[in-house]
Order: sequence, then C-alpha cells, then structure tokens
Amino acid sequence: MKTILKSLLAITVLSVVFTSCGNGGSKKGAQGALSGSAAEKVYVAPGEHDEFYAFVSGGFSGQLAVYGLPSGRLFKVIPVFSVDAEKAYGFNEETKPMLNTSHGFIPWDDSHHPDISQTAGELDGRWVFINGNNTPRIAKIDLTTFETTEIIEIPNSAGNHSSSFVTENTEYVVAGTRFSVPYPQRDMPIEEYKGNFKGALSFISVDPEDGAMDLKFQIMMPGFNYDLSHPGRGKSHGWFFFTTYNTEEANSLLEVNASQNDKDFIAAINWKKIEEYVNNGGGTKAPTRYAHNVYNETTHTATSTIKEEVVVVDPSEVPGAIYFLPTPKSPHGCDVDPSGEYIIGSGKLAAELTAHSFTKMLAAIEGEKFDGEAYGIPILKYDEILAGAVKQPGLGPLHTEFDGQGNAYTTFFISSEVVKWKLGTWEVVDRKPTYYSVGHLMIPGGNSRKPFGKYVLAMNKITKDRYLPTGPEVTQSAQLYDITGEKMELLLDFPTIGEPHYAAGCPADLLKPNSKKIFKLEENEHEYAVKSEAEAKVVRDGNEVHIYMTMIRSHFAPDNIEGIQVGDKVYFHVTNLEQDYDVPHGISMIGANTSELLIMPGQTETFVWEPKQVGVWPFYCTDFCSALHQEMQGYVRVSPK
Ligand code: CUK
Ligand code: CUA
Repeated sequence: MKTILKSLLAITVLSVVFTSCGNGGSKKGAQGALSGSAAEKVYVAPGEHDEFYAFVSGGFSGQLAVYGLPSGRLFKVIPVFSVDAEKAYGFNEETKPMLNTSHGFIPWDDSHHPDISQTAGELDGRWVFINGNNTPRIAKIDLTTFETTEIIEIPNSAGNHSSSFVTENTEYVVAGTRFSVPYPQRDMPIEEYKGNFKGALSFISVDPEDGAMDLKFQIMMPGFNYDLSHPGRGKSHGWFFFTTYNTEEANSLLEVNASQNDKDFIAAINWKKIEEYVNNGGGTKAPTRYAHNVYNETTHTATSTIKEEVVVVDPSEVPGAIYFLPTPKSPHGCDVDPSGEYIIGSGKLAAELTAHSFTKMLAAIEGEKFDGEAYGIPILKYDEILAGAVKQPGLGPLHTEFDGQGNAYTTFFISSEVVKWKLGTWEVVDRKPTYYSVGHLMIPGGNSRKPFGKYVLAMNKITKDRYLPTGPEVTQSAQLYDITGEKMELLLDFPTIGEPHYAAGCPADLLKPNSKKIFKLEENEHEYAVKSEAEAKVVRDGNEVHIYMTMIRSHFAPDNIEGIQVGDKVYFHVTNLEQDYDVPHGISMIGANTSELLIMPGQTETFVWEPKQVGVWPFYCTDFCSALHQEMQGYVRVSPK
C-alpha cells in the first residue's frame, strides 16, 4: 500500500509538470490558447453587475469570500471564524462573543463548505452556512446583511468536515465528524481506539421563520472517519449520505493504513425516521458542553450561551434507519444528482467513480440483500445497489456537481482536470485540465434540484507558475469554465483568499431585493446607543468610563474629552447616525489594543481603551466619508491618577 501511495504521489508531481508544459505546446501555454471570446464572456463593463454571486470558502483564513461571476471580482470577505481587523469582527465588544467556544475565545478556524439555504430543493438565498473544521462549529451568514449572525459549536466532534450541507427545505444543516473520538471524551489509551471511539453525525435544525439553529440530535456512529456528505433530494429527500474511510478503525493511518479494505462505506441515514424517534422522546439526553452564539440584529450585540446537554442516538435504537453502501477505496466526495436518484462516491484511490442507485438501494433494503453488518448496521450488497460506474475517468476523483442537463462534472486531483460525463450512460464526454490539482468545483445551484448550468468554478490547490511570484507562498486560485456547450471552455483564472475548498453560487437576482439593507436608527436597541448628538455624554462609574458617542459627516460628539485618568477603562460606544446607504464611519484611538471600528449606518459598536500614558491623545475617522473626512477627529485628555 505504501508503494501505491508513493507512486500516486509521484504521479501528482508528474501530472503537474505534464499539464504545465503540455498544454498548448508553447510558452504561451493555456493563456495563449484562450480565445478573444473568453475575454468577452468574463468582461463585465465598468458599472455593470455580475450575473452570479459566488461564496467561496476561505479555508485556513477561516472566512468566506464573496466574488462576482463571471468577472471573478472580489466584493467582500465576510468574517466568520477568524477575527478581522478591517471590520473589527472579534475585536469590538459586540462581536467578541461570536468566537466563544467551550474552549474559550478561539479567534481562528479552517472553513470549508458553504451551502446556501434551500426551499423545495431550490436555492432560496436566505442564508449561507459554513463549517469550521478545527474547533467544530457551524456558522450562519444572513444574506440580507452579509454578516455572520449565528455560530453553534458541535460537541463530541473533531475535524468537523462532513459539513455544512442543508436538507431540501433547510430543515437541518448537517455536520459530521472527521475524526472519531472517545465517547464520552476521556483519558484512555489511543490503541484502544477500535470499538471505543465514536463518530458523531449532528443534525442542527433551522427555524423556517428566523433561521435560529438548534442542535436537535447527534447519531453516535461507529469509529470510522467520516468525510463529505450530501442530502437526498426529490425522491431521496429524508435521507442523508456520508462517505467514510478507515472503516478498519486503525488508530494510525500511516503504517497500519486506512486502505486495507477494498471498500469503505457510504452511510445512508434515514434522518426522517430518526427525527421521528427523537420527536417521540427517543434518544438519551447526554451531558456535554458547547457554545451557541447569536448576533442580535436589533441590539447589534452578540451573546454566547454554553449549553450542557445534547440528545444522542445510538444506531441500534432505531433499526432500519441506517445502512452502509460499500464504495471503493476511501471515498472522499459524496454527491447526489438533482433528481435524487444517483449517489456518487469518489474513491480517492479508485480507478472508477461509483454511482449508487437510490431506487435500487430501497429495493435491496426491502429484499434484505445484505452482505453482513458492521456494529449492527446492515451492509447492502454492492452489486444490488450499483447504478453504474465511470471507468478510468482520471486519477484521484474528489467532488462532483451537476448542470441540470443530465451531465456531471467531477474533479480529479492527481490528474489535475475536470471531467464531464453523462448520468445514466456513464460515458466521459469532455475533460479539461486545471492549473493545478483541483479540489472542489461549483456550479451555481449544482447541489440542488435546480442547477444554473452556465459556469463551473474549479478551485485549485496549487498554482505554481500561474501568477507573479510572491515569495515562498503563491496564491491559490479558482478557474471559471463555460459549460453551455458540449465542450467546456476555460474562461478565467482568479486568486482566492486562503485555500478555497467548496463554494456556493446563486443568481445575483435571488439576493438583490434584500442585499441593500440598512438599519433604522430608531430601531437600534443597543444598550449604549444614542439617537442624537444631544444625547451624547460621558459617564464615569468608578474607574470605568462610558463614552456615548455619535458620528455623522463630518464630526464626532463629543469630540474633545477631558477627565480621563491613567488606569481608567474607557468604553467608546459609538453610534453612526447616518441613514444613507454605504455611509459607514470608522474610529480608532491611538494605543488602543483593538482594531478600528467600521460602523454601519444606524448601528452602535464598542471598543475599550486603557490609557497607559498621560497626555492629550487623538482619535479619528478611518473611512474616507466626505470632503471633510480629514476634519473628523477628536482628542482625549489623560491626566495622572
Ligand atoms: S475538502 Cu477541500 S478538496 Cu474540505 Cu471538501 Cu475535498
Ligand atoms: Cu467619517 Cu471619515
């Protein structure tokens, strides 16, 4: 096995070399091969808008980046799991609770899979969800404000990677653990992994009205590694599918290797059945600790609550709800086509792509066509559920999306390409190189019942020589292909934030009606908000000082503040009185151990300053807001204690 892995690695390197000089056969390479029409297709004239939004995961930056397609222009980096000095997220007092966890304040994570909320299997553009891998969390971003408004920590989980995909009506956003861990978590020998470690699959309900998330139940699965997942849709609505690897339950994946077994499983979970069981009082209320953080858009303040209980379900309690579908060679991706019939498994080390049939799966369950069981969970017979396989399509298949026209597009990491193939006939119809080593790909709506099959966006792990060099670290990138014809056409490369894993895209029209939201000053219920300059004031309480400050073009009130002493803890509660779209003001204070605040119209934000030195110290507006922006300033006089 070691040699196979080694030779696969060698092929990776070779394929990179091969594709980099092989395409086009000249120094111009792929760029030179692009036609003028490619440039036209991605050109969005000054002042014009893009046709699609693309929400691209920021990987180890912990954030979510918003691009326009087809132009590839970056519009916004939405802070999610990491502090962001530009927006004061995680620095100001209002948003700090968003990054609270059962381990304390964690200012970073690794974000992987965004997914847009759905109604009846189609994108509805209300929220986008994304997972934090490292300290397991799921975040919800409100697509009227493009701000993170809720984060829920996932207990009993580690490497929260099968996440965060939504069911057909956003009944649930689902999270799965990559690592199995002792359950309950405790001090025990690692070599006793087998049988003692468990893999939690978590179902977080989403309130259809206000989107409030609630960790409804966790299924404590056998101690495999769980990887990508996707919900059933249409005929398979009510089911959820998760790939697994290391079904050997080896405690080291290095030498004992995870690939002894010819086949691992896709776990098929009938969540409707388990939901019903839980709704009827089933499951065990188990003690645990996890944070649930909510940003209130009226008070503009987040709160963090530590929850101490979760409902856990052992698979044996609900017979007939979970089955294993044997799938070759450590499957990574697990994708369900728009009709809900085909479940595509991508064995990282397999020579083919496996498509299971949902209809056949139900028949096999009905006919009890089992091939033994694992921990009491029936393993379905491979031949009974197989719909077909795409033979020798490439090397290292990872992820598949669909165009809604009967075609599927799969990424191949090792052979660095996107391969287009036909559902049902399993024939390959086109392939195009990526630059290089593509991970996920995204078609807007491509994991829903209604894909918008105009473009596919490939997200690459390696760029080598594609951009101007920037020292040892080179940007990662996305590539846009036109998929309206029989053959794909490469249109554009653009750099990304952090490592782009997955992305979610939708037509811009879906969000446009709501995406210019501003908050009404009179509805601002922030504890320290002031609604006019007349209310601005400085209040001392022992050595705490609260400054109720306003900002409007082009001054602060109060602007000259005296009576502050070394050793005071000074809270600046600053309200932006503006009520026009796109008129934020900023504020920063010399020597403050925080970032600037960038405050949106009608909102209030707070930072803390603990002056250490006597003197008269200036503050100023950091956002060029008017012709008199440079006049928007003030002083604080700091006297000895
Ligand atoms: S993973 Cu990145 S290439 Cu996190 Cu979805 Cu497959
Ligand atoms: Cu306000 Cu510049």
